[in-house]
Amino acid sequence: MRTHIVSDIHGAGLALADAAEGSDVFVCLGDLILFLDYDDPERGIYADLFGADHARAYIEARTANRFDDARALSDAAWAGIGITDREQRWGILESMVRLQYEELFAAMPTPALMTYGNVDVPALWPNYVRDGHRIVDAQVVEMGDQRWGFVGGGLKSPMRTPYEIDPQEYAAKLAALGPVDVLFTHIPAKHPLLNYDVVARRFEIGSQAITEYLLEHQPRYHFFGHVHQPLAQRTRIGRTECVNVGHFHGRERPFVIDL
Ligand SMILES: [Mn+2]
Repeated sequence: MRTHIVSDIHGAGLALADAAEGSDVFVCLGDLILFLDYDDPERGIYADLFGADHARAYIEARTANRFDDARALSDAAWAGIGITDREQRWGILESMVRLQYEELFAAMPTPALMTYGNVDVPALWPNYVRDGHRIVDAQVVEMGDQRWGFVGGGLKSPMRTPYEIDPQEYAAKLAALGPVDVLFTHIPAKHPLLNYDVVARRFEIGSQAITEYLLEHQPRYHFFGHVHQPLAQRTRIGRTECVNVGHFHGRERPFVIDL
């Protein structure tokens, strides 16, 4: 089965429309939304709301791990447009997310197996999926004689992205799969080579529960995204080949493999 896998779309709808060309199966591992564009601060929800200069300063603070400064900048920007209430803020952000989802789900190839990233709003997905889009989270899909397992979302972090869950809840989603031949998640296992981002110069989140799952069940492959510029694109954990499928927003092409 010629399989095309994408992750971390972050607004790249134009390239997404062609990403399934030539594939038998298309898989999307989440992070559709573009809040901040680290390569082009003029794009993304924060730039649309507050301008590119704000987005630049905000990116700079987050890149330097000055999360309190980033939060202060963001509070000031909201106050600048007269909004201090958190719920009101979310209402505005949600309307911007909805605009992006409209475009991205229209571009998402069909059929597609899809799971959530940490920069996604799961509650909104049912409003935008089209025929052939199948959302899979804590679920196994039988593909011929193979079991493909999917777990979506990220873990609680100082970045406070929209879909972060507790490590215990994440571990429970993995445990619900049982053994699989191929594991698909948004985030990697906890492993320094897979977690370190060489451009952001920090460790992104990896999951200890995934590492333990891999050692217990030894699937043939684990595919994931999340870390945009990893120290290593692949490594082995036990007998499992762990592969970062790449930052689609940057690469604009899918990871391709015969499974
Ligand atoms: Mn992510």
